[in-house]
Amino acid sequence: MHWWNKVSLGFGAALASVLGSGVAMAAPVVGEPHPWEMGLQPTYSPIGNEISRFNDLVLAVAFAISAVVFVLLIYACIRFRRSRNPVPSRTSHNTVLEVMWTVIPVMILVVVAIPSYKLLYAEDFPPPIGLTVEAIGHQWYWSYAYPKDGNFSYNSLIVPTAKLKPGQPRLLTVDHALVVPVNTNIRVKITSTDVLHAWFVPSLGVQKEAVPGRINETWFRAERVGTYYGQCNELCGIGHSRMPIEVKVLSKADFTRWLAAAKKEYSAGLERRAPAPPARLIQLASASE
Ligand SMILES: [Cu+2]
Repeated sequence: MHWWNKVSLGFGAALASVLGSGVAMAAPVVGEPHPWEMGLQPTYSPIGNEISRFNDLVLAVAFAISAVVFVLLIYACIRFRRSRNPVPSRTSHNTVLEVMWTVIPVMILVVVAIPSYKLLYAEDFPPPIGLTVEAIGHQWYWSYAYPKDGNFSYNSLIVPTAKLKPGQPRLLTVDHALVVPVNTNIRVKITSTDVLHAWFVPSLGVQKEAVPGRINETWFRAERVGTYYGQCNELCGIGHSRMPIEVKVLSKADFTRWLAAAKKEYSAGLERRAPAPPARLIQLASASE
């Protein structure tokens, strides 16, 4: 075989793998933690992406400050050591230096503050909402309600390790996930019936306290079909680690089908916001896994 055939074959294979990865890009994503993950989880929502970017910026600023301080320390240790500098200077004021070490940190804070406030604002003021859901924290599980689309609710309980199916992550899988459509602005109203909980899905860039007697609000737009895992993020008692969050993001057509089925399934069966039997929960919470 001539070398150019090999090259063209190699090129073809590379092209196919690029196209293949293009197809893989469209495959459902799984937003979950991985062993040895050093940074944030990959994000799949506009706010999540902004959080990642902001984290990178703050990390770069922190690294630059640490590097400057480290270099100055080394320089001072060498340049002003006793053998090199036997008679120390008794200078106590230096106007230029003092102005610099005030103004430079202020400028750094401004550089950090501007994107930070923009992000906080974006988290609080959602674009036009396509679907509103409620997430209600209980000791120790979540329940979800669709107040405007069918007015039904259901409980979302952890699947114990012994009952996991292959591919289901431990301590993250639930029996009934929150289901939402892709590329839709979802408003999440968050509250609690007992103690403080927090609804936290890192790959979607959402985290909000669930406070009894009060409704907090946040929003997200999942950019890809898939499954996104999160956890209660506020110490809430013995079962704190047993109330994971699973968000299933479906295509809009699949979501419409799911909604029709869910209205029938959940409206009749479960009482709105009814707590699950405590015995089962205590058993789940104290199971040593
Ligand atoms: Cu909790």
